[in-house]
Amino acid sequence: MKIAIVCYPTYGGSGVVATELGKYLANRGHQIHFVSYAIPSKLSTFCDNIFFHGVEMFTYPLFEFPLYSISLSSKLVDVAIFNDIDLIHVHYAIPHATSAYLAREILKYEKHNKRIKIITTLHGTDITLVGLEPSFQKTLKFSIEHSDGVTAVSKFLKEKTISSYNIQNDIEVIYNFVDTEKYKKLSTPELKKLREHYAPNNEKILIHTSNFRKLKRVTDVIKIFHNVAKKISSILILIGDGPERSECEKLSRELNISGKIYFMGKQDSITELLSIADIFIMPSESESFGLSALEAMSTSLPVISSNIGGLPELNINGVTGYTVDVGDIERMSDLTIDLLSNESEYKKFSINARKRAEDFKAEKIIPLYEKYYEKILSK
Ligand code: GMT
Repeated sequence: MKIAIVCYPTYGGSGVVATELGKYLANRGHQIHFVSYAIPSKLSTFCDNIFFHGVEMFTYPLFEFPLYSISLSSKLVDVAIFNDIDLIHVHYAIPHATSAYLAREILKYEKHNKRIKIITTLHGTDITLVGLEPSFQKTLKFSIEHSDGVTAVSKFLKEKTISSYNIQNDIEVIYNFVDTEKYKKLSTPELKKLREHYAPNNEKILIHTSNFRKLKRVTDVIKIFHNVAKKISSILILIGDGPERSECEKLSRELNISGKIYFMGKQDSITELLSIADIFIMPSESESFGLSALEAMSTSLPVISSNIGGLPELNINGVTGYTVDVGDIERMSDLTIDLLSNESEYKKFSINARKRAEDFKAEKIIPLYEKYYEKILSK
């Protein structure tokens, strides 16, 4: 198949899913054309069968604001005609599904007379935040209902979409996936040294990774760590960057624990850091799936998470970790302490986490996308 993939190129989970999906599909012989305003961050090395088309931003003094959605539609029209594209797969409804709709209508028009199909994958924030902005609601509903196929990354997100927008078409649930070979607990002499560097007195290592948006509740991670460190000698590794980072740094100084917290910032490869850690904390107040929790589980880390959104579909309470009410810092702290102080119980959870992650291995999920593409193309 010849597929155009539209995504946000930045570090967010939707961009990662879109890029990794494209790479797997290219490996399986499909021709993939990424269309975005910048090259996706996970596409830094050459891959056969993958092409990138940058959306050029047209500027003119009269246009005070960039016309991204129209520029994207125009680029999609060109890419579809000159590369004989069968399918446009957009990640995020707003504005990508709307731009794809316009591209499809232009392609049908007059002498182009080219029929292409659009699949929209919903990742979360487009539904739970952006689309609920009153002025976007009708556009979002229209764009979803005029896609030829729609997928959501969890049952929660599917139901939330249907109930929030009274959506009439079918939504297929296709979960996030993980490369279980890349995200695998490593134990090399170098990593032993790395662990000794961060935890010289054999402290336990708590870890969290996110884009530090408010909804990730990174300050809860710090408060949980504060409680845990009172009982168990431990350190905290925080990976990522974003709007809440300075607030978190301030809190760690106020609680007098900044010497035990490592703010690593954005990191390209995190397998090494996950490999030296003991437990992953994800207290988000909204999470349609929780890709970073899946990556941690694949690296054999039990997860203490909130029980909202799609997280309970991934993290099985009492088996792979614990799921707790949003904001219940005391319970999250107590369960972390329990797990870290009971070696045999910890081992069981760690094995279960890896086993659960294997249910989402790329080799199982990618064929579901291929099957869905075929179904939509044959409609
Ligand atoms: O979580 C983020 O802030 C990034 C966000 C995105 O839009 O890229 O991630 C969303 O999509 C991921 C991939 O499908 C999901 O695993 C995340 O749970 C989801 N984030 C939220 O729902 C907050």
